[in-house]
Amino acid sequence: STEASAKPRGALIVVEGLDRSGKSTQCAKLRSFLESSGHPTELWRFPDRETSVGQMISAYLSNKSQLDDRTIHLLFSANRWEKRSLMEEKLRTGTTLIVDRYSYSGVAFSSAKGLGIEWCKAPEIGLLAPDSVLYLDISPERAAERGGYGDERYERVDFQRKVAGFYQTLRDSSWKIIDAGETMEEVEKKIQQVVLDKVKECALGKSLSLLWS
Ligand code: T5A
Ligand code: NA
Repeated sequence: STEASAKPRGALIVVEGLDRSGKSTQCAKLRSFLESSGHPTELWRFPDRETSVGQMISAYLSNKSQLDDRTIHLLFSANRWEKRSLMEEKLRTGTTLIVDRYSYSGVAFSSAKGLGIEWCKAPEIGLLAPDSVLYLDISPERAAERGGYGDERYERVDFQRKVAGFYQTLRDSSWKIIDAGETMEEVEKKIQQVVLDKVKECALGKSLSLLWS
């Protein structure tokens, strides 16, 4: 409707990083910060374990099921595609989305298993490109010292080191590298200004674009 399109659009903010880099912690803090600053905001995450595709992914991650590497890769991608139209609608009607993991996780984790990077990127083409990617940078060793590490399939230091390497190859100008080895409060402060600037830029008319272009 004209009413919806007249509203300033929301920003698509993606938070990425190795397992236990602090993504979920920072996403929650960022959501409260943006809401208290008067910006309508929703917190999303991938995998979205609520959908039927998401339940298959969840069973795989907790080692309750086995799937071929390409099959699980395509399920992760399908899990983003099933949310794509809602994502666009939310952004266009003025809601900022903070997204805990996105296509970069999809490509980095599957590439670390040995799948070709271009093959991994292909099913992500046409998804919405983030306005900003916050990469929470931490060494696999530091991350492993944090709570809960080791419960899921990919939580091994050698594998996480490979993932970190593939994340580096995906960096572009929308990325901001955040030192995630600092305290939660320091990380939070660094993220806030970056995101606030981006939210303003989007409200002023920055256009939406698509992966990978
Ligand atoms: N995956 C995902 C794919 O292979 N393909 C894909 O397409 C996608 C989307 C599940 C797995 O799926 C893979 C990647 C993953 O291996 P998930 O559900 O996001 O992904 O994983 P979770 O287990 O939920 O989350 P993470 O392990 O990634 O942890 P977070 O969210 O980075 O870290 P967080 O905030 O939970 O913090 C971890 C611990 O550290 C503490 C926290 O209190 C917590 O105990 N902590 C800090 N401690 C000290 N200093 C700080 N600054 C701290 N920040 C947090
Ligand atoms: Na998390």
